Amino acid sequence: MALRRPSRPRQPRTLALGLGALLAAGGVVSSCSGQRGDQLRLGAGIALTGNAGLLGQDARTGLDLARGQFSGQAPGLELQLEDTGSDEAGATVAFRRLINAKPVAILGPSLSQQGFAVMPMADRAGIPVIGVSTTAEGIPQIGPFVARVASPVTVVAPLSLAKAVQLHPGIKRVAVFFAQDDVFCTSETQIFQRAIRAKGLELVAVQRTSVSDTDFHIPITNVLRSRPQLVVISALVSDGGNLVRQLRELGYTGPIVAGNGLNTPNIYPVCQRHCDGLMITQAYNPKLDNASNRSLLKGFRRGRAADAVPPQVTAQAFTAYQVVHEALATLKGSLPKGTTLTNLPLPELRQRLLKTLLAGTYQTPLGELRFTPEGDVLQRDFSVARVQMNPDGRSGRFVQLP
Ligand code: 1QQ
Repeated sequence: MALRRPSRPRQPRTLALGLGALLAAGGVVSSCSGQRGDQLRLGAGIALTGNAGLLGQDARTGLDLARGQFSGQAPGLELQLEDTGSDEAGATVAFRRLINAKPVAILGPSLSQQGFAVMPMADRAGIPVIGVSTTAEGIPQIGPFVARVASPVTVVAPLSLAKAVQLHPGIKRVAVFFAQDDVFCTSETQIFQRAIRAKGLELVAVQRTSVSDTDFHIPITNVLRSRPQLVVISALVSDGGNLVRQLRELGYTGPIVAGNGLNTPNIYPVCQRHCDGLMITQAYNPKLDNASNRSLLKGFRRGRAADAVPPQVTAQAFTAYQVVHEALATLKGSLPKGTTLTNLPLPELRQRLLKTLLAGTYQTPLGELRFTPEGDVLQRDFSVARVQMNPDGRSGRFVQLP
């Protein structure tokens, strides 16, 4: 039986209103009050509910840890977190609320599908907006105030395909599934399909799905008739996890490459023991030895297993907060004596923050990061992980392949 994808909220939930519940859930402190003293407000719009909520929860953990990490260091930031839900309507409400709160910058949203709807809003308002996990082609080109810390599908997707081919050199026949109603999935599948053809492999099936699908028996049966030796999936968490599970239940035993939409341990309850063996590119390597990653690991492992590993999106959200904080600190250091960041008119502060942020080099949990003048991230370190499920079929880990 298929697991049901959590339904999309009709009314996006505003965490600023549910502070008690959020704190109880170990979430990020949010506030509706204006800029206070020398505190600057940082907005974040993240999918905490709906299909992408399973990825957004990872982001919330990263923001929470970054907030703890940088709370004692100037400049002081007050984080206002809004739930965007998993669609454009929810993201629009959340971003409107954030823009009205006059933040110095906004982190998010979670999905590129939402990014194309709401990043232009922040851009028009002259607010730097830093994508945490928005990987589709075209995000930095939305406007001058748009940047991201998530490496694009063009860089990330071909790596897992290359690894699958390296590990299974006999592969010739490849089938592709993609969710046609999500712009990240349509962007990612194009990159996958180009990489498949470039390797001289035969694309034996291209199957469209929807992010709201839970039952894939008919499309899977059709695709398996074409006898694929490799399956490549571009989907989100619930639909993608169900697809993986049903592929195995219907007898597919070959390798599966999954895209960034399944890049979270939150897939485990969905595909369970059938998640085992999934290959996914990682823009985060938990073994990276720098101060920033050490503090992320330390914070993440508090209350968890001593070898617990943060999900990629957790590291990306931590990184987004870090680069904004560091850029503000650099900007603060460049001001004439007697001037503080909060003395600057907000439009000027935002412009100068953007300029400083894009010019910087950052040592983050994702490794050393820089930005292109357009705001795309320049990252060097990637790996491919294989999901290894424990015998209980409910827990597992992403194991980095050599
Ligand atoms: C995007 C993504 C998401 C699937 C990650 C949360 O990469 O929408 O661009």
